[in-house]
Amino acid sequence: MNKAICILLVAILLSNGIGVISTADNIITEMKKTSFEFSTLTFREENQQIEVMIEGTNSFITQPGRPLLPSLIKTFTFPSNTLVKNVFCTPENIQHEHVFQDIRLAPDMIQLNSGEKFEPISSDSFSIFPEEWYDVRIGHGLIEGKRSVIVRVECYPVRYNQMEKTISWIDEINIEIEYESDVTSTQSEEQIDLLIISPAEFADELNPLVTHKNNREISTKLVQLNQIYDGVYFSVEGRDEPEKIKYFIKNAYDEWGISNVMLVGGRYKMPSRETHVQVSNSDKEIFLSDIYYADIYNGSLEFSTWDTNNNDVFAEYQWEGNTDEIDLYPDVKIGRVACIDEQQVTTIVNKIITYETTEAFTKDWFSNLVVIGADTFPGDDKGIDEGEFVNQAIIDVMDGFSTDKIWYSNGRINGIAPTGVQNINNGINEGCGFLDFSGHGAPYLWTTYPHNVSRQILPSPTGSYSNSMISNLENGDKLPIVICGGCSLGKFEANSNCFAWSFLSNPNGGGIASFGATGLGYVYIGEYATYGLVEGLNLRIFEAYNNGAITFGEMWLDAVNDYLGSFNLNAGDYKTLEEWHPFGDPTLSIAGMSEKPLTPDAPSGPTSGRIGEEHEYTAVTTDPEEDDLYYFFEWGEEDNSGWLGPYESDETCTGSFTWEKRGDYQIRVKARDEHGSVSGWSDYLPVSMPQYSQNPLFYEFLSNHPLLYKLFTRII
Ligand SMILES: [Ca+2]
Ligand SMILES: [Ca+2]
Ligand SMILES: [Ca+2]
Ligand SMILES: [Ca+2]
Repeated sequence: MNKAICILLVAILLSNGIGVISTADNIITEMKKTSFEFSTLTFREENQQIEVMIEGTNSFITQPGRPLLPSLIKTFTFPSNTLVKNVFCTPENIQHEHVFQDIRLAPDMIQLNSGEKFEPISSDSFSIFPEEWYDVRIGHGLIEGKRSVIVRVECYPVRYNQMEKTISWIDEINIEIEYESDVTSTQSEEQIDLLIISPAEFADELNPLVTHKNNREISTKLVQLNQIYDGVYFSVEGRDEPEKIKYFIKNAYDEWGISNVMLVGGRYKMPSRETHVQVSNSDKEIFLSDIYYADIYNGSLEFSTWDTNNNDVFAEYQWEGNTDEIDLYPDVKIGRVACIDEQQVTTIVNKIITYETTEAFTKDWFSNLVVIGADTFPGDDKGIDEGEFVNQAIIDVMDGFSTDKIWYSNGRINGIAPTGVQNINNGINEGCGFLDFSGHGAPYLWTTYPHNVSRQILPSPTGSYSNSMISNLENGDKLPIVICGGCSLGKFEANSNCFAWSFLSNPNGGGIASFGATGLGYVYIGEYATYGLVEGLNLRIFEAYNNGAITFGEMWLDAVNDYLGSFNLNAGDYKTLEEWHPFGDPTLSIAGMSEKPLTPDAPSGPTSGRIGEEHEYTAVTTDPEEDDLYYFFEWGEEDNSGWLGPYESDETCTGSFTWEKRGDYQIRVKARDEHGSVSGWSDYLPVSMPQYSQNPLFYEFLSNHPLLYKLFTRII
């Protein structure tokens, strides 16, 4: 795909008005009017197919087997007590144009496990696509910390008539949202921030966590499952255990004002909801979704049962022809610690308490990022190594992090000494704030392919990274948040120490929190790898951190909200969002409130010199709050200064290094404040440790005598 069209184009806001229509006692009916303009329809030809683009859009329609057409997704939020009555969308100035070639289809959606292409369930023919100019969904969720009613409008300014080979397009769409606000209704005062739900047997092990959270001014309440079923706090509603728990969460949301829920217990200790997304004829997998417990309300301000057709089959999507209406917008942040026994509860409680009391995010190791990937799908058209491609997209988001790339292209995932497994262990044991796996999985292992080789043999020497390796990690308190990219790595029902959970259950190290799929995953391949589905959501998790999420739960919630606001939704998107489980404490503190230091200029110092001699470089920057600063110089690809400091804001830091090998080096610097906030990387300063002598007269002499120069460079 042409890179330019991936850039989100800002739609032109022509007008934005709110008018009061009528008032009846405490109910006010209002109208919000907005319009968006589209212009400059263009066609790009590739391989005898055309791709249609139009300015003013920010996404694409990604329905398998259907044309890839541009779309504009807009999300409007209203206070939680708003009732949306009507949404009117009016396309303006419809025009038609004949096209002489086929329109390129949406990228293939590939099942990670089998590598199989999605086969559309419905028949392959269509007359006009899409059928309408727009799609409107109304939901209820938690947006930027506020309980909100959400109107999600997806506009399709270009439609394709396959029979007549014409496209129709509009240059404007008007959106009018009619809604009622109940000005007298009030939200409950927030009393409890974190609700912990656990079986009775884990309660005493959890008490230290409750005390710790309350001491940190995160008001926390532990409720046991039997108290929910016995109606100790609220009257009991619900047809089965998961629904009783969900009603309890709804009541706690209404009465106690909770915004975080932590579920304690694995498959047999803490009930889970089975969901039914039929992605294709070959994928009728039933998988678990804790998002069920987080998505409490729908856009009509009603309890969201996830079974709107009342057939006791939950979360159906094209399941034997049935679909339950689900808004998917979480109303609380959620996380599960899938403990199978008291020992595991004590382990995770101790890890969370230590992580937070030591403020892990202020430590030197935290700004390390370890990424692991290779060629997820050998044989795509452009020979892209999707794992490395996704890893790189994450590195680009995590500006300021020092990266350890365990890749095929740099020989580190397939090495002999050290092996790929050793490189992964070393990367984790040295300490990193985040760890990203991008490839394939099963509940007990992660694996991937070498470039264009269709045998899963990485990492070397075992061909996989397994749960038992994770259980043996000894990284102590240097605990990463782990993103497990691949199928079924979070399938805790199949393996009570599944890959994603085994990072948390390790008492001597491992990880502090993780994300992983409870079922088969879907991705786009090649250059589309980050354009939605599993890897698209992963990338958004990192973006959420970079955009200021300060808890683990916010990382997940912001990523889900961003995903819903960015992508056209097909069965694969539903499955991705429902299966992508956060494992850990949703209130886990992962960043301070501090503003990061300004990005420093490139280091200053000599741009050439001799090997074996020490060279000095300086850097300086400003912290907006005048916090003390630490500096980190990268002396090329392999060496760095470690963190130097503390220095006062605006005080110059000097770092020095002695290169031992001749060559050209790119050096750069970043700064971190005392609260752990890291600046972006500076620009590079190129430094040359040249082949020839540094005596300028000698160099001038040589450059005037090319033959001698050649001879000289050959000698040294
Ligand atoms: Ca149903
Ligand atoms: Ca919702
Ligand atoms: Ca590939
Ligand atoms: Ca600061």
